[in-house]
Amino acid sequence: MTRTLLVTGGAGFIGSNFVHHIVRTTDDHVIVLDKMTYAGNRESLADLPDDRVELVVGDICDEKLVDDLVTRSDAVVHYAAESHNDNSLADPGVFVQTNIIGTFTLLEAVRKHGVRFHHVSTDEVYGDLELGDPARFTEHTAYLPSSPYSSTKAGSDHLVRAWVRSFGVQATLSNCSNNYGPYQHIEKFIPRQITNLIDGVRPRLYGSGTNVRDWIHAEDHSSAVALILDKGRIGETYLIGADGEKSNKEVVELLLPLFDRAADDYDLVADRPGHDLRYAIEWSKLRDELGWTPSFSDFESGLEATVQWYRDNEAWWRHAKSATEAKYSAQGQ
Ligand code: NAD
Ligand code: TDX
Repeated sequence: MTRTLLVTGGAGFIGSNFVHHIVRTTDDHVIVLDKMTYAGNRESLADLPDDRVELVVGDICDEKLVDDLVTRSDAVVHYAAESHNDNSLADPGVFVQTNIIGTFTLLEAVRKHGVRFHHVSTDEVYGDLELGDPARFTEHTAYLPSSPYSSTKAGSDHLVRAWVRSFGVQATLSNCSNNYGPYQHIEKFIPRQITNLIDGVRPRLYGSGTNVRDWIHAEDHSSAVALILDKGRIGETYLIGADGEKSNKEVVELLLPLFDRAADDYDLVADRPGHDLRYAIEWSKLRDELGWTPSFSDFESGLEATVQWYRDNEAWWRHAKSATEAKYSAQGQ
């Protein structure tokens, strides 16, 4: 049966990848609710059919709008957030507003109308792991967020679980590792370095460059969320990952040769305050319970395809480049 999905933040990086995935793999209709902050981009949805995807520009904190849209929907998939750690250090207030109050507003609407809800969250709610430690995050790891961003995501996760337990809201949650792929804002690590290299600028690594992130392609994140929405058990949390651990230095060393530059042609710059050392995801619950596996198992070829996407789609990112770099320069990064 054809469903109508309300996808919040669907004009952002991962939300737009999910909307593409849904249009390609189902007959569902999608309503995107997006405030079109600096991180939203209409062009990320431009090649999708108008009769399948409707863009509503608005705020997830707008109670009336959210209520109206939820009554038109069979399920809500909640991506909208302020998502960048560095921004959360400079201006935390909007993170509390969107990530906590926005999630609360959505939860109240789905509670009132009995609509299925999937909450998209991050592995950063668990804090960080030591470098070189074999440990990974699991669904049972204690919450210990480090930044204003991750603490507001942690708060939103707690709200969802409380609304399930206290009010019987039909919700699932997922916590995913670092995503890469097309349509990612150029403030984020991989597209920042790619677009710097396109401009002939050396990549910039925070601190010593040894911090580790666990990379997953956004398409794999999307297929996992779609499966959890269909088959996940209500009230459950699923960790999403793809065994993609790499230090930031290793990522840059893979990127540089793609631009015919020496693998050590980068700069070390000021570290991020409170910079999490390492993330790593144990995703066996998702595999064993729902049969999910990632399809982008080779990070290097996924990265090469991503470089090609930024080369081919300069019009998508160029307008944001100078303002993004000005912000980093002011921080010494
Ligand atoms: P993004 O910043 O690229 O996109 C966020 C989108 O939300 C933008 O389109 C923005 O306009 C919209 N938005 C922001 N505030 C809003 C509001 N008040 N009302 C309506 N729309 C609003 O972020 P992303 O990287 O695509 O992340 C999406 C979600 O996935 C977030 O919840 C994030 O916590 C989670 N997540 C991200 C990653 C990652 O690696 N980027 C990993 C795990 C989880
Ligand atoms: O120029 C840079 N140089 C650098 O060394 C930038 C922008 C980042 N970094 C480092 C910081 C991190 O160790 O690269 C790593 C990745 O940085 P980000 O892209 O800012 O991602 P991160 O802070 O790990 O958070 C991301 O993954 C989890 C997303 O932005 C979050 O939304 C998600 O929850």
